[in-house]
Amino acid sequence: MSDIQKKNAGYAAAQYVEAGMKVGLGTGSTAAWFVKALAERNLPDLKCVPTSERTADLARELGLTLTTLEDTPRLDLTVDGADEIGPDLALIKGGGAALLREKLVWEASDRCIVIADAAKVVKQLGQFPLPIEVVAFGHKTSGARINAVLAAHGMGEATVRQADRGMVRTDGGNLIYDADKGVIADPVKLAADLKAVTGVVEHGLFLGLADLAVIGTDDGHETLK
Ligand code: ABF
Repeated sequence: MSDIQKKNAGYAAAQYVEAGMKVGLGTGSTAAWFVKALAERNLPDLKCVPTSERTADLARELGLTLTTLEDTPRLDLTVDGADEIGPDLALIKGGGAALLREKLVWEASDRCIVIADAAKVVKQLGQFPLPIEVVAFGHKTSGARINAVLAAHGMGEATVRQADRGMVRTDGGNLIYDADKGVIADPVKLAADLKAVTGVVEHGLFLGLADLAVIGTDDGHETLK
């Protein structure tokens, strides 16, 4: 993980924003650099939809004008981080437990740019444990059904994400199950099979959603399409 690479990616991505745009603000440390760089540009008439409470707090603190998807259902551009960037810009996201709001904002955007340090670019998805958002009610049963799907895809079992104060809760009050890392041979089918499990709200496979990747380097950035 390289913070200078994350900063370079975030600042480069901020240059894609124009005055008056409706912008989705991602979550994570790379996205935080983007939010900081965007605020420094001091562009007029921006309206921003944050993908998490912590991004909302940061954006407010930096003076960005916030709105909601309810009031602003279509966005011009979203810029967000990722945990893995695979071929065709297939992504694993959700390490920051914000994947549901992130995916809703991405799907509301005309253009999506993913930003990351170079280590996030991989040849095949799966080295990062795939996050799966699950409603708390009956989650152990949902977890068992998730594990049956993962086993059918040759992957290891998922476990509920824990923090110091017990199970991690998303901004929406749900739980996160993290699938044991393992090569994801068929992301499209895995995505469909997971969504078919009652109790699964969303998963961290972002397929066909990223239009451009801005990858930070030690002295600048590169772009991937
Ligand atoms: C967020 O960015 C999450 O989806 C993803 O887990 C995270 C990556 O965090 P970082 O930029 O701190 O590496 O959008």
